[in-house]
Amino acid sequence: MQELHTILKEALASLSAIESPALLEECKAKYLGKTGLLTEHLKALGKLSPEERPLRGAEINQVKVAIEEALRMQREKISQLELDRQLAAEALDVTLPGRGHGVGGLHPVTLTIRRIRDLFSAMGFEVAEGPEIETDYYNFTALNIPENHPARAMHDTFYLDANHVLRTHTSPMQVRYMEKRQPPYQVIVPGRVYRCDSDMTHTPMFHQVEGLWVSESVTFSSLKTTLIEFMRRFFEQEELKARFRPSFFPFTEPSAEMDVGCVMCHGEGCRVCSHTGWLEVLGCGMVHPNVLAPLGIDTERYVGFAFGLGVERLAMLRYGVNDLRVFFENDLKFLTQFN
Ligand code: 2NM
Repeated sequence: MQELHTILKEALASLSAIESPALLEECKAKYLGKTGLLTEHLKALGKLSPEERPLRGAEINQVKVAIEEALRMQREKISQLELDRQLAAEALDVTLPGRGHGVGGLHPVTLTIRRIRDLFSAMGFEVAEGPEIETDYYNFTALNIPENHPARAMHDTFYLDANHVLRTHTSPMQVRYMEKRQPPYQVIVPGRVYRCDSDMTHTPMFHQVEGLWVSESVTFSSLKTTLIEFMRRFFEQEELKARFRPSFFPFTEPSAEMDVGCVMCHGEGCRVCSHTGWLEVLGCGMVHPNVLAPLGIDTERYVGFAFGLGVERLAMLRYGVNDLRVFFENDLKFLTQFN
């Protein structure tokens, strides 16, 4: 058997080097466990004489108490070390400067609406805005769209109830505008519109700008010059070619679609214009008397022209974006290019 003082010296030395709770428990077992070194001494007490036994017992107990005390202190030291380590790992330098926030910018659709507004304002148009939830009357009936027209079908229009829809175009606001005023007037209505349509080239919400010019003297010729001039300014191409193809809308007669020479290839033929050299940019026409008359406008005296264009389409052409969906994904890598 090892001498008591050797056991104590060794125990204190190895204890003070231990840094993990598991090793500490191992060490405790080595000295104080059932088969521990000190326990051996206690078991041997029985072989001593009754005179020797209390003295020896007290000696062993002293060593036991000393080891237990050392264990307790080392346990405390370990948990303090662990705490220090944790605090060091979580240290936060509050004096470091912040990362900063980049300055935001306007969405390309907003930039395009503003550009369209500015150009039409310069040509004498007022700007009006109105509700995105419309009644069946303003969205369809007042625009000479018959009860059985396909545009009214459930699959094109978001119906909120039997009488309310998400507007499918901004023209209902033009009806509201005309209701409250006497001609002449020139107004554009920019805003969100909704159609139950979603694929590569259609999103259920998109932006439109519709325009209206009612006076005693507008003609189809003024419609053409106004819209050609607008497109030339919008695309910054003074020689931009344009053509008008006959079309049909319930709210205009005659109606037309306007094409401009492809702004990407200048008529050479490319993927954007499907190798035709032309791009369809808007629909237009002379406002149908069935729209004007119910609003109390004297159709013998006043005539009007109107047009409607898709903002995302013009933004794609102006910025050379080939995928409509990027306007709605809000990926900063895309958006920050417009700052
Ligand atoms: C278009 C095409 C043609 C249009 C008509 C009217 C109103 F209210 F005056 F009747 N607003 N907008 C119109 C005409 C819209 O979009 C392709």
